[in-house]
Amino acid sequence: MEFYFKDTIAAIATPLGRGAIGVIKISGNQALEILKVLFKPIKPVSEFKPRYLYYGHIVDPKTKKIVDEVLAVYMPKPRSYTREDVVEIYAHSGYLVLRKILELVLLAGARLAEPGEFTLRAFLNGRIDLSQAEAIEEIISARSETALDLALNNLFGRLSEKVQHLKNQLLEVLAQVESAIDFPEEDIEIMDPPELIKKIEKGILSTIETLISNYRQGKIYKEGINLVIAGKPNVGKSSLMNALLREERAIVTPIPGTTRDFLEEPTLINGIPVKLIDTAGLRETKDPVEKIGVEKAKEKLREANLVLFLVDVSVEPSSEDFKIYQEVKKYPHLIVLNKIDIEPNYLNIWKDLFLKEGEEFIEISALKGTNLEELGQKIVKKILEDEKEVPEIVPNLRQKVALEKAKEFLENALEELKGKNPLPELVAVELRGALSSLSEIIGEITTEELLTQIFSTFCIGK
Ligand SMILES: Nc1nc2c(ncn2[C@@H]2O[C@H](COP(=O)(O)OP(=O)(O)OP(=O)(O)O)[C@@H](O)[C@H]2O)c(=O)[nH]1
Ligand SMILES: [Mg+2]
Repeated sequence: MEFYFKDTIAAIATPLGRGAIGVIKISGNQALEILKVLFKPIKPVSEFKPRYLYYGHIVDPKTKKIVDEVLAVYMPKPRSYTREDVVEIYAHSGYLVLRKILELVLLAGARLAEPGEFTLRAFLNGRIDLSQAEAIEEIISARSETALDLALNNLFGRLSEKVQHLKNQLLEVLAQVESAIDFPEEDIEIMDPPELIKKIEKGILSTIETLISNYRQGKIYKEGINLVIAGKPNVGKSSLMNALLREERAIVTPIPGTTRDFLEEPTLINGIPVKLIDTAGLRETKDPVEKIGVEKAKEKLREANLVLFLVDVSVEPSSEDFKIYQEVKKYPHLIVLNKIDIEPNYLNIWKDLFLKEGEEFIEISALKGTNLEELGQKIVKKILEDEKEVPEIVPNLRQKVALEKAKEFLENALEELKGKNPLPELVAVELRGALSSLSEIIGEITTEELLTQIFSTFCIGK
């Protein structure tokens, strides 16, 4: 399928700002013409060879002034990013110079590209499917190596292959059901419900369920988690924040009540993107500012994927600690026994206390950096819980929703097949529903709204 777009589009493809090179991308029927109007190669050429880098100048056709010294390349359709004629100009990256060149390109007949429009054309021209287009955006926004690997797998079509395979299996089942519709006399024999049930449950549904559960795990690597450090004042929360960030981000003092607002910083813990949140020490207070801080800290607890409940083992457990523990217990949490470097200490009393509660804990010193590696491992283990390895194929939210829809259709089909007198017509309706949900994933079925929604999240020039 090849679309014909009247417009030639153009955009600055690199981030604006000072840099070695800035790229201007042009796609569409007029791309080559525009290049010829603006670009003067040092060695005159009669014709631009495909995929050949030319050295020369961008010259304003009106004033004849040289705008920049550049390299330019022409990639004729269909062997280009969009499957249209594409021209790329490699200029010096400065805000003014790139704006000037873009302006000339627009004056020469191109129109400014919308966010994601180059990739949209690649999709509409059939070079990539929708899940691959989404993978491109995921590559750009990947915040961890694992997220990048997952996005690359999808760009290379791993998810698409899986979905195609599911569709083929489903089509086989549907063919059997449809032949039963054509021969109503012996529909049950032709349909062979037990056989179909087995095919749907073992072959199709279980794969869909795996993909759905991969979403949850992949999300952790893609979007990261909220990790909240909570505890009484002065237990070392800000010290732990700084130690995990390897930077003096939060103010640390021996005065209880130092942190009165919450602090958020992104970081990576064992390859997982984490939003680390330091909070005000939880206590009853008359100070109106600190009071707000304590309220905010409690709010943050609710947003946490994991709470690190920090206690100070250089002092004895108090009723205050216990009160906070009762609060923290409501959320996913990990107990962290801090200040083990101080001797003597009450470590054993603390350990007994939490052992009795059946809690897991880890002993650290935020000040000396003791056991931070182990803390990182425990955090990751806690978050991923029983999930072992990173799955290879991870759908995004939109794709997961489509998989859930397919699952629902299949469950309806199974219910009918397991009933007393399964009607092939009813089974077929559900199977077709499942098929079209799967088609949505790779974009065989789309709506304009959906495409706008997906591609508008892209950056301009992609
Ligand atoms: N010896 C020792 N001192 C620590 C350790 N962690 C923190 N401290 C000290 O404990 C005091 C309080 O540390 P902070 O990190 O400010 O504690 P906090 O929990 O953020 O306190 P608030 O913000 O007041 O709630 C400081 O003097 C730190 O140097 C540790 O592991 N060992
Ligand atoms: Mg603090």
